[in-house]
Amino acid sequence: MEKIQEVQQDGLKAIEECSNLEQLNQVRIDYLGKKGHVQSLMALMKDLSKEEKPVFGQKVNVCKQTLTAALEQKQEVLKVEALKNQLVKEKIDITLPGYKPVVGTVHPLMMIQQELEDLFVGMGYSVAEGPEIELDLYNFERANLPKDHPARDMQDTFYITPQTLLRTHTTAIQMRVLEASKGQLPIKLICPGKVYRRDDDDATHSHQFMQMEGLVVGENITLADLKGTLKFFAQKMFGEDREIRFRPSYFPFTEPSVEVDVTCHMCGGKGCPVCKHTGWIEILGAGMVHPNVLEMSGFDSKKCSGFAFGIGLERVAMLKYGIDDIRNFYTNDVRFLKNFNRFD
Ligand code: FA5
Ligand code: MG
Repeated sequence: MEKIQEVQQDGLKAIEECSNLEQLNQVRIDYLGKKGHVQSLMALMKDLSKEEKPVFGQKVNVCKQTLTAALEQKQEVLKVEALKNQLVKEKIDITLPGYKPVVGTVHPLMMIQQELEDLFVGMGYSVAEGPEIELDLYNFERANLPKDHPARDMQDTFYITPQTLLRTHTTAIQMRVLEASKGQLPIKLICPGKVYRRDDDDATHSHQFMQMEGLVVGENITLADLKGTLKFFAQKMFGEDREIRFRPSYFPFTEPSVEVDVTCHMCGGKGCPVCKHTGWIEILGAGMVHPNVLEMSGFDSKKCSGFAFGIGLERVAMLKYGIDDIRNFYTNDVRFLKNFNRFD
């Protein structure tokens, strides 16, 4: 009986001293396991008399139940403690500054393109596109520039084959649209896109750049309509305080032809290296569609007339954002591109 008492007391003490669930489990094995202390008490039974056996057995059972109950109770306590410890360990400091995800930006040229599209769509224009690898037919011949025409030198061209080339202007899209219209009027659209020329790169020239062509063909379209449209465009894009001027010019596909300049954004018109000391930066070419062009595309030039213009998008972006070198658009320096991040 003393032995039972001893096992029970030692067991209760061992349970009490446990400070974590692993220790408690070890105590359970030591006392209640197959080779544990309680089981070894049972082994003592064989030396007892018939009358003593049931009494002894009962006492061992009580001891076993006491220890089991104590173990369960302790287990509950330790479980709660373990959870508490875990919560403390895994505590999140919500006041720590987080990591800002890097968000891509819309390229400034794309922003200009979208802005211009909105502007012209608002005036009733639709948007057309065409291939960058173009046929000589649409880039030159239909634009009133037959082979060996001296004005072909105005746009130094990347030829792929004698008949195919990288388009030198979005006027090529115009020619495709005119042909596809099969003489149907009116036509009123803009054609944005990349164009390529063997130009030497400098602050305002690139061998690859973007243009947006505008084309309106209908009855009684005049130079006054062109002027009004371009003035509206220039004031919307650059503000009322920027001066624009029309300069007589020459394009084989328009007659008369003009070039439109805007006062330089760097010097305000006084003259600086960016504007080559003229105070002006050329942003577009324009004119009244040449009758030959209309006729070649199947329109009766006596019944209809039209105007067209070709805007250089880099020039527009440079003027609008005060960018002094066109090469910034193509070197993809993120420090430059980040200036146009709408989310910062
Ligand atoms: C043309 O390309 C004509 N197709 C424009 C046109 C369309 C005239 C319809 C009449 C009717 P030009 O070569 O001048 O014209 O180019 C038009 C505009 O593109 C220029 O005003 C300028 O803003 C831009 N541009 C021309 N060359 C470059 C270049 N190398 N780098 C950047 N922009 C350029
Ligand atoms: Mg020019």
